[in-house]
Amino acid sequence: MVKVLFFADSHLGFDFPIRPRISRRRRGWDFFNNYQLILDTAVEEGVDALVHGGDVFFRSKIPMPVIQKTYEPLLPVLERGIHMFIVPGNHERSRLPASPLFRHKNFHLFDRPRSFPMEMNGVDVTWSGFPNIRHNIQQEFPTQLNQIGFGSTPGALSILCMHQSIENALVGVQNYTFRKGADVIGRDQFPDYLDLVLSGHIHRQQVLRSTSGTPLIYSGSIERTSFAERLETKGFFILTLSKHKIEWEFRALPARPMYQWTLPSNLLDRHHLMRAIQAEAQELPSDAIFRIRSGAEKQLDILKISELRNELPESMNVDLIPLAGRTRSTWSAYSD
Ligand SMILES: [Mn+2]
Repeated sequence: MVKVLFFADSHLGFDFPIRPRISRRRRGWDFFNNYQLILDTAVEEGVDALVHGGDVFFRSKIPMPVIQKTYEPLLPVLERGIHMFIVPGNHERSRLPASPLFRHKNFHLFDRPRSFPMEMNGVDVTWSGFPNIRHNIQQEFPTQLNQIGFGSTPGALSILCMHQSIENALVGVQNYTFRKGADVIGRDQFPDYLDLVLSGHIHRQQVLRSTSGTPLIYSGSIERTSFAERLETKGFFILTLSKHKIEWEFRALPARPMYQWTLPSNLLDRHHLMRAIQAEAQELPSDAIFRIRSGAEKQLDILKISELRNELPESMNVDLIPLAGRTRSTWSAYSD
């Protein structure tokens, strides 16, 4: 049996300014804390492999301290004999910043379509993957599979690691469903020689099936990156694999509660607005992420975000946003 920990979309560096202009609670640590919890779990449970499905970082230009904080805790994991596999995601523009870690014998990066065949506890496993492809994956997918070149070890367990959208994936509080399209892999596009597909990119954890029955697993993001994820449980998967049986179990991680609230549109003076906001905030957990939406355009001229932050608990993250319909939102925010 092979034991695997699978996680994805850690978005390290999210709200983690190196030289912040103002001092307020940042969300950056929420992500680093869950990242460390995952690495600790991998060691405590003695997994054989740790898979990151991509979007390790929040963006492609990453400050050195964030790179160091990300890579440093990996060395003790690799030294324990745990094999690590990483898929570069769209947020790092399909490429991770280089590190001496990359030369560690237990570190395996899908920096191009490739596979790493190995024997683990008596099981032959072909670990394969390719970096995120931003456009036309529907057309590109068969080419990627060809370039990987499966089949060198007959009878091996074939695992594909990637960072893409798949038909039928669900996102957002309204259950938006991905349909087949140029940037979405169809469920009928997965060849039946694949035993398991592990993917990042979709931030809601879920397990789909290919047309031929292969489990297609999204671990989801390790913390909420947007309000679209406010109802989702965050976490990772522990899998046990043999050639004849694949089992998985979702493990939840702590995630900050998110609340969105619209100001009553009849309140148009500072005093009453502040009183209403404070009354609302008192009902929330002290570490909430609290998004206040204006109910009337004028309210944004009256309220200052810096004043709001002063009046509400420091342990909260507070945001003030315009009237509904005045902000542009796209589905990309849900599968980011
Ligand atoms: Mn992502």
